[in-house]
Amino acid sequence: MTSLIRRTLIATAVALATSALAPAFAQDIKPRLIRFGYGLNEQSNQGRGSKVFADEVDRLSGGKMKVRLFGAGSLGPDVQMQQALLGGAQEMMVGSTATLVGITKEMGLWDTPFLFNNTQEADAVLDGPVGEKIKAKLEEKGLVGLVYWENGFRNLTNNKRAVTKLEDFDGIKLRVMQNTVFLDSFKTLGANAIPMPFSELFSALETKAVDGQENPYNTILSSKFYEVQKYLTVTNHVYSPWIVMASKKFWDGLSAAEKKVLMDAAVKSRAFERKDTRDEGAKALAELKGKGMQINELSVAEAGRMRDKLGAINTSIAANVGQDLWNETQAELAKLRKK
Ligand code: KDG
Repeated sequence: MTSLIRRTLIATAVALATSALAPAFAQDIKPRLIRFGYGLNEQSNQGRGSKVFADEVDRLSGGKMKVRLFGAGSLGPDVQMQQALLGGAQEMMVGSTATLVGITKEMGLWDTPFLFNNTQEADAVLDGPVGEKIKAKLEEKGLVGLVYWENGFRNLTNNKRAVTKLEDFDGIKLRVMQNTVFLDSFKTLGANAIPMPFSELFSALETKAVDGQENPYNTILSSKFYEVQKYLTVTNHVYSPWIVMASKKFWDGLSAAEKKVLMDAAVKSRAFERKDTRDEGAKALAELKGKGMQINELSVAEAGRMRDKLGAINTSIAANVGQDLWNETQAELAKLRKK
C-alpha cells in the first residue's frame, strides 16, 4: 500500500474519530443562555408561544440550552430588539414583520391590505416558497428567520365614533405600526395616521394623544385596550404575521445540533401559537363585548369600498417588494382559491 494511501486512511480515521467526539452542545459547565425578547405581555398569545418555545429548547437540548424570556417590551420595542440582534447583543426575538421593512423591504408584502381571505391561505403562503424566500432575505442583513407565528387579522378601535362607513375615518388620530404601508393605508382612508412603537400605545390611548389603533382581538384583550377604547369596528383589513428570529452573529456560532434544537422548537411553538391564537381569538370578541366595548361590523358594501380604496396602494407595494415576488404570491393565492 503506497504511503500516500496509508497517510490518507490514517488522516480520515483521525478526522472521523474527532468529529464523533465533537461536542454537539457547548461543553461549558454553564448552559448556553439565549435572551429572547417580545413586545406583548406574558398573558398574551405572544407570551404563551414564547414560553412553549423556551420549554421545548430546554427539553430538546437536555438543559444544555436555556432560553431566558424578556416580555412586555422589557428589551425595547421591535425595532430596538432587531438592532440588538444585528449587533449580537441579544440572541433572539419574536416581533412583527411590519417593523422589519426597514431592514428587509420584502417583508412589506405581508402588510398588503386584504392579501389573505383566511388563515388557511396565510399558513400556506407564509410556510410555502414565497414565505421561505422572504425569510431567507433576512440572512444577508444579519438576521435568521426561523418561523412565522400568527398575530392575526387586524381590527379597528377608537374613542371618537363607531366607524360604519369610509367617511367615519376622517379626522381620527390613528396609531399605526412604524411602516409606510400602514401609514399610507390609513391616510388613504382619511385618518390622521401616527406611527408609534407598540410599547407606547396604551399610554397614548389613555392620554388621548391618539384616538384609536388597529390590532387583532387577542391583543386588544390582552393589552387591555378595552379600558381606554370605546368603539371596535370589525374590518379584518390585514393579516399580520409575527416572525421568530435569531441574530446571525449568534446563529453562526452554534453547532449543527444546537441549530436543530432551535429550529425544531420553533416549529413546535408555531403549531402551538397558531392554534392558541385562533382558539383565544374566537372567544376574544365576545369577551371584549362583555368588557363594554361597542362593536360593529362594516357592511359588505362599506367593506368593499374600503377594499377598493386600499387597492390603490397595491401597485406601490408590488414595486417595493419586487414585481416577481408579487406575481408569485398572486399566483399561489389563485391556486389556493381554485381548490
Ligand atoms: O412587540 C409587539 C409587536 O409584536 C407588534 O407586532 C404588535 O401588532 C403589533 C403592533 O400593533 O405594534
